[in-house]
Amino acid sequence: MSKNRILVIGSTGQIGSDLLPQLMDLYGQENIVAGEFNGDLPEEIKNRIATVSIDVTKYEEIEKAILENKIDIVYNLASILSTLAEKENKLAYDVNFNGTFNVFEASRNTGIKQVISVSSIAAFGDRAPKINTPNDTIQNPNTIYGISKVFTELMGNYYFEKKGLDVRGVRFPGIISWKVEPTAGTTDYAVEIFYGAILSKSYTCFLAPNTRLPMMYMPDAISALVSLSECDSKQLKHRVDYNVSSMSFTPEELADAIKCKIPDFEINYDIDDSRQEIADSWPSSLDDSVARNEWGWRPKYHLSNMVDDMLENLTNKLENQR
Ligand code: AKB
Repeated sequence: MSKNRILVIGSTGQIGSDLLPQLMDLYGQENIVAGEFNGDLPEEIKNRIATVSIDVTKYEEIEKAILENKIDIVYNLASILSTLAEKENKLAYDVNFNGTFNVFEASRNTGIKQVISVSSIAAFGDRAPKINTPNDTIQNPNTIYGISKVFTELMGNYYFEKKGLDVRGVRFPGIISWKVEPTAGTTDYAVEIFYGAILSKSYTCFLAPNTRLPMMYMPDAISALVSLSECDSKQLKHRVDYNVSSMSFTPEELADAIKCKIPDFEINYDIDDSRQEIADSWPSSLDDSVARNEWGWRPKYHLSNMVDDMLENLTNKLENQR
């Protein structure tokens, strides 16, 4: 049986950089196509798979990439994250709203079998319960990024119900990984802190010590996307709006966990009011029982095994870069 051909849009970002090699292993490198915007795909990936330049704000580029590469499944990871979106409203609108619409529309017009879209904890606001935020509850985000994620969820559901396009997606918490750093998100401190710990044994955090946010280690994030994609559509009662969660901690707790491995590590705080305001409007933990029940979501990582794995892999990466 021939395998599905998969296009990853936004393949050079934090999630895409880990997702691509995983998809290549699972489905064969000949079936994976990397959609890149800024052309900085690593050489070892570029030499092994097809690449195509895609600006999500341009419908024709998406349609052409799908048709020319005979694509069956599209992962759309292109997004301007929360902090940058507050500064660059127009850019965020173009990429997160128009780009998402273009991906859905091009996928429907070309007969794509499945679209995977990514939402976020940012789709909630301060009127949702903050602790164990339920899957289905009031959503009143007050950031451009959060509003664009509600748009993504609602449009994804719309394209499924009204246009028959199989759209699926999760609401990610802050994602922690060592390969590629996130750009301009509010949860980025949870990645930056590891660079600080390894390179200078210190880190100045832009969020307050007691700011509790849901987080996830990259291997679990990739497994969430792949298992949601692979599950039988009939199992799904929701579509593009699954809470997925694995751990929840504060900067102080993360620093303490790092100190267990690097005892002379020091954390300081220099709070960035605009990022603090965004973080304060988000859930501090998520109830992900709907994803667990509908498609068997189960994370593997918690705070301490994530810290061990991050320190080991990031140390190796930084040593190899010297
Ligand atoms: C961000 O901080 O903007 C993202 C997110 C939680 O969606 N990491």
